[in-house]
Amino acid sequence: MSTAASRIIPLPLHREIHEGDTGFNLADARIISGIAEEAAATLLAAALDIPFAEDSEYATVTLHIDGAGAPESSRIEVWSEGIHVLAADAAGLFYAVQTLRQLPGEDGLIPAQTIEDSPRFAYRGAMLDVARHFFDVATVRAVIDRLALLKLNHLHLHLTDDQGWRLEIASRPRLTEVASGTAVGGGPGGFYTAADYREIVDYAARNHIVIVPEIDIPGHTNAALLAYPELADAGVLVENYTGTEVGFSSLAINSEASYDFLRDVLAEVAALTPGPYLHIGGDEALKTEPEDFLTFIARAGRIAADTGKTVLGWHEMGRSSDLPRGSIGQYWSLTTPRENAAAEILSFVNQGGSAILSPADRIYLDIKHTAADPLGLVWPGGPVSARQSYEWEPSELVAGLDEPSILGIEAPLWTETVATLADIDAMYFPRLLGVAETAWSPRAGETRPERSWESFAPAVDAWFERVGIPAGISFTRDAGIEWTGEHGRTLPAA
Ligand code: TNX
Repeated sequence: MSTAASRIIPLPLHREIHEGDTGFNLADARIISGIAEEAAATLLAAALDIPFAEDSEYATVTLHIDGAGAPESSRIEVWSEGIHVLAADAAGLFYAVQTLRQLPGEDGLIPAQTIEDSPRFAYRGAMLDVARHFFDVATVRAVIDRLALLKLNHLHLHLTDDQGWRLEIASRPRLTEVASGTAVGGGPGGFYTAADYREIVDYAARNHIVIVPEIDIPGHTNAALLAYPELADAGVLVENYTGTEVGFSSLAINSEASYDFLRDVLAEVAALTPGPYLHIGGDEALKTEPEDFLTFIARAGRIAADTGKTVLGWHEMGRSSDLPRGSIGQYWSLTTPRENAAAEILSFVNQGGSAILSPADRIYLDIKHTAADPLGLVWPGGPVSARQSYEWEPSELVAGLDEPSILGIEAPLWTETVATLADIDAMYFPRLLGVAETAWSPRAGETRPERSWESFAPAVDAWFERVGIPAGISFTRDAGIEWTGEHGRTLPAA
């Protein structure tokens, strides 16, 4: 008596249902203590409500790490007498638990099956802009919880912008004393102390998530200039900014004070950050002359690389042919690249680096779901439905940018219109599930009929019923999905 097998999100690499076996009954399950990997066992016990036991009188669950296989990979075996998970590493075991959460039917039965899994891309991310609106540590922890359920492993924090500076820097105290108390629309703002930031980094690490800090330069720096007016060009009057325009501020390019500032700030951010990356922005420096921009990027890139971190930047930084070797570009242009975006992202690859893909008309999660959406922006050419954010192929995005040069995928959430965790959920979901599948699962094709919108859409509803709603995650009731329940945000009629 087997129940229908649920469609897992993100779709695993291989899955085989064992038709002859009755499957595993959760009511009979015990996690075998002593031989289990402790962190994953505790997580699984809580996720599926399975108690621990000393011996195997019951159907048993075992968890092991064997150090073999690709990073983050695992194999799950479900039979009537037990569930056995073998993972390459702690991350693989953690992700296997995220898969196991999705397997039980309403009757508590898990069909007998084998799942072999391994991610397509190493970098699977989301971004949260904490500068336009500030989000406290509890909210960032809630965001981390959400990413972990979807096997996303990087959270990029956009820590600075025109409207506020959000990270305490001991050598430059005025940044947070003077320039953190503002936000878009005049909200209260806020900032992370070094201890807060460490708490975020630690909590992320426990969820196998790397924090990627961004200090956006030379544009998007009004808040820094407000704190230290000597960093602006002579004659520039710096005032509090709470609007949503971009591209009007710049550090003074031809002043040593700017580079002294960067050395102080980037050294401290790097020291606070255990992860390998340091993002220095470089986008929309519209007030910076082209020649000055090249001068600045070459110098700022070296200062960032001198911290020992791998430098990340938005694709405009690829205008420079003097990037630190191995720098990573983040592509934010459209499915049809605007202006020189394609050449700029390829320039990172030509300088020994790789690309993270964030096409704005697909996975900018601050874009409205529909024209009538009260939240969000529309600049990439219109709203973005869950189906649009699901149906695109990374290796076909930019001509000449092939699979080996793509480090991964990241979905940014800019927060000009987003101020609360409810707003974050409304914009992330359901679209973040598609992002996770694009980042984790094998590409669509004839041999993978399940890697299609038709298979994915009902699984999104099932994921919320089984995992998302019990975890307290809200979402927008995207019209392309048939929702079983009453949960979620209803969009106004067009
Ligand atoms: C562009 S894309 C920006 C952000 C805005 C966003 C709004 C990029 C690197 N910069 O400053 O918040 O559009 O969608």
